[in-house]
Amino acid sequence: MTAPRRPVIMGVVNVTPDSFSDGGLFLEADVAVEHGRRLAAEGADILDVGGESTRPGAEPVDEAEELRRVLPVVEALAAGGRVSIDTTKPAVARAGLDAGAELVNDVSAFRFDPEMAGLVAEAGAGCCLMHMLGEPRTMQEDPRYEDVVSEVKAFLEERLAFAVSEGVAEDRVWLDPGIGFGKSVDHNLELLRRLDEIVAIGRPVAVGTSRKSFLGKLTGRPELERLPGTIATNLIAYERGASVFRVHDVAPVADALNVAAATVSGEWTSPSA
Ligand code: HH2
Repeated sequence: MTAPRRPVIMGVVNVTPDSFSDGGLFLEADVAVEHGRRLAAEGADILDVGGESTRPGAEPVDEAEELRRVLPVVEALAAGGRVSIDTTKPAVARAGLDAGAELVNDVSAFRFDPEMAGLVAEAGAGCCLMHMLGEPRTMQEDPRYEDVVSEVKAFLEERLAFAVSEGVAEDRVWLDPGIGFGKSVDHNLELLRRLDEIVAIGRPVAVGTSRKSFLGKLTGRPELERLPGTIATNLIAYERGASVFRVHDVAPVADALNVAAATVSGEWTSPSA
């Protein structure tokens, strides 16, 4: 028997009017904070606070508005637990870290503004570097790869090397294949099926499949009915070596992952009654 690899659950807190599955639900700071606290109570290890939707075709948000949305939420949630700030903007990242976030989740992997790397380094913070083909506005327009897994892997290796060259501590970097970011259904499935090749880079791998459109294409279900697909893909990702699971529905995914971890390792403990 091997020691269980404990899954790290990242709960999604979208303070946006237009996120693809929960836009507008948590736009008020107090509602977003309450939602974040609920996700933490359900078993989220870290809460990912974002103020700009990255869905295909989303309108960009200016810095002042993004700051206005996320800062009070980061501040309140970081007082009670671990928080990451989901942004591609250095000013938002810096303010988020100052407000108590410990990690910058940059879906552009420091491509949109390379200044992000130095600022993460200076703060001694962690980061999650994600693969995306191009930019959100156009990424789903006929994405093509020769070999999606080796191209995503090479990209993540290059971005990891860049972050480290800018002073980011290598052991604080997570990598993410960017499920749904410039990928067809087949690309997403292949990335999940061959995730061990990304894990082989040697850094913790994060995956975000939660409610995404490829699950809708596979099941015919709308966003809020994609939990079974979300669970299936997270379990496969866990089995292939992923460490961090970014999800909207924390309680059911946490249960599923804990059972998967017990099954793979043979070790388990009962939750305190
Ligand atoms: N997916 C989304 C946003 N941020 N970050 C990482 N590291 N990995 C992901 O897969 C990822 C992410 C998109 O999901 P969501 O936040 O629910 O939607 P929106 O971008 O529309 O707010």
